[in-house]
Amino acid sequence: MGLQGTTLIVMPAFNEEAAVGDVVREVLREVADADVLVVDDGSRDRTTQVARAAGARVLELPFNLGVGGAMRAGFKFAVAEGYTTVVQVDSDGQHDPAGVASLLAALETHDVVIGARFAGEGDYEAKGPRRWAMVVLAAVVSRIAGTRLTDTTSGFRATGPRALEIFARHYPAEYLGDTVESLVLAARAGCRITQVPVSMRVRAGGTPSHDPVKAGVYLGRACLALVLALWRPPLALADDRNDRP
Ligand SMILES: Nc1nc2c(ncn2[C@@H]2O[C@H](COP(=O)(O)OP(=O)(O)O)[C@@H](O)[C@H]2O)c(=O)[nH]1
Ligand SMILES: [Mg+2]
Repeated sequence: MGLQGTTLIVMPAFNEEAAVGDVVREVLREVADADVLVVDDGSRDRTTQVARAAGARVLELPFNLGVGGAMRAGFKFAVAEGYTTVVQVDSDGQHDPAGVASLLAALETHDVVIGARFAGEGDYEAKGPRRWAMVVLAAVVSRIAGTRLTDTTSGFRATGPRALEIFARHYPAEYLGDTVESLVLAARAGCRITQVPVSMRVRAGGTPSHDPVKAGVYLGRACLALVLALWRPPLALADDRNDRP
Protein backbone atom coordinates (compact mmCIF):
# COMPACT_ATOMS: atom_id res chain seq x y z
CA MET A 1 0.00 0.00 0.00
CA GLY A 2 1.25 3.44 -0.95
CA LEU A 3 0.68 5.01 2.41
CA GLN A 4 2.76 2.60 4.43
CA GLY A 5 6.25 3.50 5.55
CA THR A 6 5.27 7.13 5.78
CA THR A 7 2.76 6.81 8.58
CA LEU A 8 3.26 8.32 12.01
CA ILE A 9 1.00 7.18 14.84
CA VAL A 10 0.67 10.14 17.21
CA MET A 11 -0.40 9.35 20.77
CA PRO A 12 -1.31 12.27 23.04
CA ALA A 13 -0.47 11.33 26.62
CA PHE A 14 -0.96 12.91 29.99
CA ASN A 15 0.11 10.91 33.04
CA GLU A 16 -0.27 7.57 31.24
CA GLU A 17 2.69 5.61 32.65
CA ALA A 18 0.37 2.74 33.61
CA ALA A 19 -0.93 2.11 30.10
CA VAL A 20 1.31 3.77 27.50
CA GLY A 21 4.02 1.08 27.36
CA ASP A 22 1.68 -1.76 26.42
CA VAL A 23 -0.23 0.46 24.00
CA VAL A 24 2.97 1.50 22.17
CA ARG A 25 4.09 -2.12 21.90
CA GLU A 26 0.70 -3.23 20.63
CA VAL A 27 0.55 -0.44 18.04
CA LEU A 28 4.06 -1.22 16.77
CA ARG A 29 3.08 -4.89 16.49
CA GLU A 30 -0.28 -4.28 14.78
CA VAL A 31 0.74 -1.51 12.40
CA ALA A 32 3.89 -2.77 10.73
CA ASP A 33 5.90 0.01 9.05
CA ALA A 34 4.50 2.84 11.14
CA ASP A 35 6.51 4.86 13.65
CA VAL A 36 4.98 5.90 16.95
CA LEU A 37 5.29 9.37 18.46
CA VAL A 38 4.07 9.86 22.02
CA VAL A 39 3.45 13.51 22.85
CA ASP A 40 4.01 13.72 26.58
CA ASP A 41 2.06 16.78 27.56
CA GLY A 42 3.79 17.83 30.76
CA SER A 43 3.10 14.59 32.60
CA ARG A 44 4.23 14.40 36.21
CA ASP A 45 4.85 10.66 36.02
CA ARG A 46 7.18 8.41 34.01
CA THR A 47 5.16 8.54 30.75
CA THR A 48 8.19 9.63 28.68
CA GLN A 49 10.54 6.96 29.99
CA VAL A 50 7.96 4.18 29.70
CA ALA A 51 7.02 5.21 26.14
CA ARG A 52 10.68 5.37 25.05
CA ALA A 53 11.46 2.00 26.55
CA ALA A 54 8.54 0.54 24.58
CA GLY A 55 9.99 1.84 21.30
CA ALA A 56 8.20 5.14 20.74
CA ARG A 57 9.72 8.43 19.75
CA VAL A 58 8.72 10.98 22.37
CA LEU A 59 8.03 14.68 22.18
CA GLU A 60 8.15 16.15 25.68
CA LEU A 61 6.18 19.35 26.07
CA PRO A 62 7.45 21.55 28.92
CA PHE A 63 3.94 22.19 30.22
CA ASN A 64 0.42 20.99 29.59
CA LEU A 65 -1.18 22.23 26.35
CA GLY A 66 -4.17 19.90 26.19
CA VAL A 67 -4.89 17.34 23.50
CA GLY A 68 -5.30 19.87 20.65
CA GLY A 69 -1.99 21.62 21.32
CA ALA A 70 -0.21 18.32 21.75
CA MET A 71 -1.65 17.05 18.46
CA ARG A 72 -0.63 20.21 16.64
CA ALA A 73 2.91 19.63 17.87
CA GLY A 74 2.60 16.04 16.62
CA PHE A 75 1.39 17.19 13.19
CA LYS A 76 4.26 19.70 12.95
CA PHE A 77 6.71 16.97 13.91
CA ALA A 78 5.22 14.71 11.21
CA VAL A 79 5.58 17.35 8.50
CA ALA A 80 9.13 18.24 9.58
CA GLU A 81 10.15 14.59 9.52
CA GLY A 82 8.58 13.88 6.14
CA TYR A 83 5.64 11.69 7.18
CA THR A 84 2.61 12.02 4.92
CA THR A 85 0.00 10.35 7.10
CA VAL A 86 -0.83 10.71 10.80
CA VAL A 87 -3.08 8.47 12.85
CA GLN A 88 -4.10 9.66 16.30
CA VAL A 89 -4.41 6.89 18.88
CA ASP A 90 -5.14 7.31 22.59
CA SER A 91 -2.42 6.25 25.03
CA ASP A 92 -4.79 4.52 27.42
CA GLY A 93 -5.59 1.46 25.28
CA GLN A 94 -9.17 2.47 24.45
CA HIS A 95 -8.48 2.57 20.71
CA ASP A 96 -7.91 -0.88 19.25
CA PRO A 97 -4.86 -0.64 16.94
CA ALA A 98 -6.49 -3.31 14.79
CA GLY A 99 -8.74 -0.50 13.56
CA VAL A 100 -5.83 1.51 12.14
CA ALA A 101 -5.78 -0.58 8.95
CA SER A 102 -9.34 0.36 8.02
CA LEU A 103 -8.67 4.03 8.78
CA LEU A 104 -5.64 3.94 6.46
CA ALA A 105 -7.58 2.13 3.75
CA ALA A 106 -10.24 4.86 3.71
CA LEU A 107 -7.49 7.51 3.49
CA GLU A 108 -6.84 6.36 -0.07
CA THR A 109 -9.97 8.26 -1.09
CA HIS A 110 -10.39 10.79 1.74
CA ASP A 111 -8.38 13.42 3.60
CA VAL A 112 -9.65 12.75 7.11
CA VAL A 113 -11.03 9.45 8.40
CA ILE A 114 -12.79 9.22 11.75
CA GLY A 115 -12.92 5.98 13.71
CA ALA A 116 -16.56 6.15 14.75
CA ARG A 117 -17.84 4.53 17.90
CA PHE A 118 -21.56 3.60 17.91
CA ALA A 119 -21.34 2.83 14.18
CA GLY A 120 -22.06 -0.84 14.57
CA GLU A 121 -18.81 -2.12 16.08
CA GLY A 122 -18.46 -2.89 19.79
CA ASP A 123 -20.81 -1.79 22.54
CA TYR A 124 -19.40 1.58 23.62
CA GLU A 125 -22.15 3.89 24.88
CA ALA A 126 -22.47 7.40 26.22
CA LYS A 127 -25.44 8.63 28.21
CA GLY A 128 -27.23 11.83 29.23
CA PRO A 129 -25.89 15.23 28.18
CA ARG A 130 -22.77 13.73 26.66
CA ARG A 131 -24.88 11.58 24.36
CA TRP A 132 -27.17 14.48 23.38
CA ALA A 133 -24.15 16.67 22.64
CA MET A 134 -22.72 14.00 20.39
CA VAL A 135 -25.99 13.67 18.47
CA VAL A 136 -26.40 17.43 17.97
CA LEU A 137 -22.78 17.92 16.97
CA ALA A 138 -22.90 14.98 14.58
CA ALA A 139 -25.92 16.46 12.83
CA VAL A 140 -24.37 19.92 12.43
CA VAL A 141 -20.91 18.72 11.40
CA SER A 142 -22.45 16.25 8.93
CA ARG A 143 -24.15 19.15 7.20
CA ILE A 144 -20.93 21.13 7.01
CA ALA A 145 -18.90 18.15 5.82
CA GLY A 146 -21.55 17.08 3.32
CA THR A 147 -21.50 13.49 4.54
CA ARG A 148 -23.09 11.55 7.37
CA LEU A 149 -20.81 11.53 10.41
CA THR A 150 -22.05 9.96 13.63
CA ASP A 151 -19.10 10.51 15.98
CA THR A 152 -17.46 13.91 15.70
CA THR A 153 -15.75 13.76 19.09
CA SER A 154 -13.79 10.59 18.44
CA GLY A 155 -10.05 10.99 18.93
CA PHE A 156 -9.30 7.95 16.79
CA ARG A 157 -8.58 9.44 13.37
CA ALA A 158 -6.35 9.33 10.35
CA THR A 159 -5.12 12.39 8.47
CA GLY A 160 -3.77 12.33 4.92
CA PRO A 161 -1.28 14.74 3.30
CA ARG A 162 -3.75 17.50 2.38
CA ALA A 163 -5.29 17.75 5.85
CA LEU A 164 -1.89 17.25 7.51
CA GLU A 165 -0.66 20.46 5.86
CA ILE A 166 -3.57 22.36 7.41
CA PHE A 167 -3.52 20.68 10.81
CA ALA A 168 0.22 21.27 11.28
CA ARG A 169 -0.44 25.00 11.15
CA HIS A 170 -3.97 25.46 12.38
CA TYR A 171 -5.00 22.51 14.56
CA PRO A 172 -7.31 23.98 17.21
CA ALA A 173 -5.77 23.91 20.66
CA GLU A 174 -8.75 25.07 22.71
CA TYR A 175 -10.91 22.70 24.73
CA LEU A 176 -12.79 20.34 22.40
CA GLY A 177 -11.42 22.17 19.38
CA ASP A 178 -9.27 19.18 18.54
CA THR A 179 -12.35 17.10 17.90
CA VAL A 180 -15.30 19.05 16.52
CA GLU A 181 -13.64 22.25 15.34
CA SER A 182 -10.85 20.46 13.52
CA LEU A 183 -13.44 18.69 11.38
CA VAL A 184 -15.18 21.95 10.56
CA LEU A 185 -11.81 23.48 9.66
CA ALA A 186 -10.93 20.59 7.38
CA ALA A 187 -14.36 20.46 5.75
CA ARG A 188 -14.36 24.17 5.02
CA ALA A 189 -10.90 23.91 3.48
CA GLY A 190 -12.30 21.38 1.04
CA CYS A 191 -11.08 18.18 2.66
CA ARG A 192 -13.05 15.01 2.09
CA ILE A 193 -14.08 13.48 5.40
CA THR A 194 -15.49 10.05 6.11
CA GLN A 195 -15.86 7.61 8.99
CA VAL A 196 -15.29 3.92 9.50
CA PRO A 197 -16.75 1.92 12.40
CA VAL A 198 -14.41 1.02 15.27
CA SER A 199 -14.93 -0.67 18.60
CA MET A 200 -13.88 0.99 21.85
CA ARG A 201 -12.17 -0.84 24.68
CA VAL A 202 -11.87 0.03 28.34
CA ARG A 203 -8.87 1.96 29.63
CA ALA A 204 -5.84 -0.27 30.26
CA GLY A 205 -4.86 1.65 33.43
CA GLY A 206 -4.46 5.15 34.85
CA THR A 207 -7.37 7.58 35.18
CA PRO A 208 -9.54 9.32 32.59
CA SER A 209 -9.17 13.08 32.31
CA HIS A 210 -12.95 13.60 32.18
CA ASP A 211 -15.24 13.23 35.16
CA PRO A 212 -19.04 12.83 35.14
CA VAL A 213 -19.65 16.34 36.50
CA LYS A 214 -17.85 17.84 33.52
CA ALA A 215 -20.12 15.94 31.17
CA GLY A 216 -22.98 18.33 31.96
CA VAL A 217 -20.94 21.28 30.71
CA TYR A 218 -19.96 19.43 27.57
CA LEU A 219 -22.95 20.34 25.40
CA GLY A 220 -22.66 24.08 25.91
CA ARG A 221 -18.94 24.20 25.34
CA ALA A 222 -19.05 21.99 22.28
CA CYS A 223 -21.76 24.08 20.68
CA LEU A 224 -19.81 27.23 21.47
CA ALA A 225 -16.73 25.71 19.83
CA LEU A 226 -18.85 25.02 16.77
CA VAL A 227 -20.19 28.56 16.58
CA LEU A 228 -16.65 29.94 16.84
CA ALA A 229 -15.50 27.58 14.10
CA LEU A 230 -18.28 28.76 11.79
CA TRP A 231 -17.38 32.36 12.53
CA ARG A 232 -13.86 32.04 11.18
CA PRO A 233 -13.23 32.54 7.48
CA PRO A 234 -12.57 29.28 5.66
CA LEU A 235 -8.93 28.37 5.05
CA ALA A 236 -7.69 28.11 1.51
CA LEU A 237 -5.78 24.92 0.80
CA ALA A 238 -2.89 26.26 -1.24
CA ASP A 239 -2.47 29.99 -0.79
CA ASP A 240 -2.23 30.50 2.97
CA ARG A 241 1.22 29.11 3.40
CA ASN A 242 2.75 32.26 4.80
CA ASP A 243 -0.13 33.80 6.65
CA ARG A 244 1.17 32.98 10.10
CA PRO A 245 4.61 33.20 11.59
N1 LIG B 1 -1.50 15.66 25.29
C1 LIG B 1 -2.49 15.50 26.17
N2 LIG B 1 -3.14 14.35 26.19
C2 LIG B 1 -4.15 14.22 27.07
C3 LIG B 1 -4.54 15.23 27.97
N3 LIG B 1 -5.60 14.76 28.71
C4 LIG B 1 -5.83 13.52 28.25
N4 LIG B 1 -4.95 13.19 27.27
C5 LIG B 1 -4.82 11.96 26.49
O1 LIG B 1 -5.89 11.89 25.59
C6 LIG B 1 -6.35 10.56 25.49
C7 LIG B 1 -7.80 10.49 25.90
O2 LIG B 1 -7.92 10.94 27.22
P1 LIG B 1 -8.92 10.27 28.24
O3 LIG B 1 -8.67 10.91 29.55
O4 LIG B 1 -8.79 8.79 28.18
O5 LIG B 1 -10.31 10.76 27.67
P2 LIG B 1 -11.58 9.87 27.31
O6 LIG B 1 -11.09 8.61 26.67
O7 LIG B 1 -12.35 10.73 26.37
O8 LIG B 1 -12.24 9.63 28.61
C8 LIG B 1 -5.42 9.73 26.38
O9 LIG B 1 -4.39 9.21 25.57
C9 LIG B 1 -4.88 10.74 27.36
O10 LIG B 1 -3.58 10.42 27.83
C10 LIG B 1 -3.80 16.45 27.95
O11 LIG B 1 -4.04 17.38 28.70
N5 LIG B 1 -2.79 16.53 27.02
MG1 LIG C 1 -9.71 7.32 27.34
